[in-house]
Amino acid sequence: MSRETPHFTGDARGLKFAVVVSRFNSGITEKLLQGAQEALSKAGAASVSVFYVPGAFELPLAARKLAEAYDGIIALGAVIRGETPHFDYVCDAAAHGLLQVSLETGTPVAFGVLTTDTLAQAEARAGGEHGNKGYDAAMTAIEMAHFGKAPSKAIGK
Ligand code: INI
Repeated sequence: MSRETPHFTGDARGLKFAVVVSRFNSGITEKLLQGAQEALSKAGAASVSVFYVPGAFELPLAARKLAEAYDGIIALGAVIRGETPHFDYVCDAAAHGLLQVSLETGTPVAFGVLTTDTLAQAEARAGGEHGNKGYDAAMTAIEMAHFGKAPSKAIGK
């Protein structure tokens, strides 16, 4: 899998975003939030609202409740593998739930949820050697918000 940070081309002027942050593993998710806020600020987002939920499992419901009021949602979480299958259930629920929200509502929901085997892997992706996946998720939400408004432009026609 590529480890490059997507090139920054974002223009978020006039667009409203909600960032939903899981408090579980907050040492990581707060860094993802910083990355997302940096990207949205650089891109000139008209407004950014931040909401918290207990864990990644709760991200889809929060995103569903917010989706119709925003141009894009950035969902941030960190699921770190433990000794039981709980990890798989939480990851699957978050990924499928967030995808379902975006398909049902048409509002882009960016998947800024780290799913790693170790804390060190999560740290490397939350402002460490592999960049900041919160930043990347915000860039994705900006791009897809434009896609929703003018799909033909977004695909270069
Ligand atoms: N939630 C996370 O966001 N990350 C985790 O690593 C995690 N682990 O390991 O259990 C986690 N569990 C909580 C889950 O998201 C729900 O909040 C909980 O099951 C209540 O619904």
